[in-house]
Amino acid sequence: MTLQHPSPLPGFTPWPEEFAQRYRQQGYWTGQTLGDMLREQARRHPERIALVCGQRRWDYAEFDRRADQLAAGFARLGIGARDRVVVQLPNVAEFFTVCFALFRLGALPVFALPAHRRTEIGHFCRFAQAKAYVIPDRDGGFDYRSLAREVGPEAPTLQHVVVLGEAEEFVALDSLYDAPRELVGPSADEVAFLQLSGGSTGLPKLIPRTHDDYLYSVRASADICGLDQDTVYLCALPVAHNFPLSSPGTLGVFHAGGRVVLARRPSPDDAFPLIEAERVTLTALVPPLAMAWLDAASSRQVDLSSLRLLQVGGAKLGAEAARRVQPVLGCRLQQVFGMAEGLVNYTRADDPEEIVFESQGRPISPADEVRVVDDDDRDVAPGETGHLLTRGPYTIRGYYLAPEHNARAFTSDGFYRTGDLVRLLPSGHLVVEGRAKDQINRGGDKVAAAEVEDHLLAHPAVHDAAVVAMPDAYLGERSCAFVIARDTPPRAMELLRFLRERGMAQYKIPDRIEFIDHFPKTGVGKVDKRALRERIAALLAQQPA
Ligand code: OOB
Repeated sequence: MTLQHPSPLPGFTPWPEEFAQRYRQQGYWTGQTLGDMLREQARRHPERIALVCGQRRWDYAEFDRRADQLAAGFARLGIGARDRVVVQLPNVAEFFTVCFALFRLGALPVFALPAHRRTEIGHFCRFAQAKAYVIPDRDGGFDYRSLAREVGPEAPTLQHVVVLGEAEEFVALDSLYDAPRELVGPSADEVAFLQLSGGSTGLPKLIPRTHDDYLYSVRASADICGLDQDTVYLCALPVAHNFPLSSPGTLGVFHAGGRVVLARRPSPDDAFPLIEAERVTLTALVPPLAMAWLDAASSRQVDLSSLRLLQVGGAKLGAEAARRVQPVLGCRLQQVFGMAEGLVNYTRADDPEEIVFESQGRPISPADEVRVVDDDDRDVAPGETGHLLTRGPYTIRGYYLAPEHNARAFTSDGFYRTGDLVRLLPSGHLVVEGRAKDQINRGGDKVAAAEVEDHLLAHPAVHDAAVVAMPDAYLGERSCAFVIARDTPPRAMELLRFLRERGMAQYKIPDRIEFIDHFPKTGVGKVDKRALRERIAALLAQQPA
């Protein structure tokens, strides 16, 4: 395919030419786009079922045709190559038709999560200069049209709000199924979409992923996980997240010609009947859900015998829970340690049990470069814990439009600083030992401490705030905000209401607020968050559960 845009997208950091050449020569980057991948599958087996969503079952031909029709409809709205479109859809089939329509136009979905609210969506729309915003009418008791009404006036570039369902004053998604048009697609080295970073700074960063790099990770993941046409994948996690999207996730299943079953909610009540009815073979969960499934399965009469592999990732799975998977659910466990920025690690089918229970896997690719370093970027001794740095054929070289942040988040030779503390086993597997980034991993949902602190500081009675992780038996971690009040401390309830009214995702609202007179400081005078974490952990340990 000819190069449509010889210059890279402004704000995107391409791989240096010598790396790009090598990744092509070694066959990692094949020049196929995501849109072409679906087209190829639809040609090969048009009649196979690709998607099951409630009562609807779309075969590959219908999926492909609907993507073409929507591409034509979006084009009619004036959406074209390189336009950004914030997509905030729950686990519905239309998520995929919208995304593939945009891929085929060379437009870039920005993958928002259903939990995001005014501050996040407003930020994505403004920062990415989005032309359109795609939402459901309502989901989970929330009206996304009211969110669009709040965000619209604050997002000058936004021209269209597209609604799945009752559109009211907006554009109905159903009105966009036009007759397919001839389109000149993007080239595979172009940015395909913007994924969200878990973040450690004030505002979430956007991650530009190209067709070439993403599809490589998808193909290799599908291969490692043994996907084929008989794979039936239950998508229980939020569909736009990188784990269920690409590790190998829904895209891996489409690449293999298998079937994706969408669960609206990941609870056993929603998921188990689907596993039974659709004979699901594979699914992916975060640790708290895996534990909820283990508890539910041991106390219920349910036939999960079709399940062959359960993937768990997004946060660290305890070895004890890991050991229960096979006996209770009757399927193999795979640990997955990945990040939207790129690098994904898997335990393999032929790994010894102890490795599967105790490690978070090893990288996908022989071309993944992994370093474990000390605070001064020097390699630690083999087997010691240190900071994980990585670069490779599907790990970004920079966040979107973030030159200053990129200078800190990447080494001068292009390694991404993951912020994770790991230990490398002689087998090449990684054990995640902790985190150096200022983030709370709330059972897989990432909360950037600085983002929540900024919101707290906006309250007139708050002098200073520090948000840290506190241990939690179910989620692994929850968030605790230490607050120094100006004079009379506000009530904790009042602060929480204030945060909610600022319109942030519920999972970012602190689970606990502790008022404090002053912060402990480190030698160089920074807030000593480790001391704060220890303080709240000690407090919790004293309290009865
Ligand atoms: C996945 O992606 P993100 O971008 O939401 O979060 C990445 C971060 C990692 O840097 C690490 O801190 C943490 O999540 N993490 C884990 C983990 N998997 C992710 N920490 C410990 N153990 C694990 N197994 O979370 C993600 C992306 C693709 C596949 C799987 C997970």
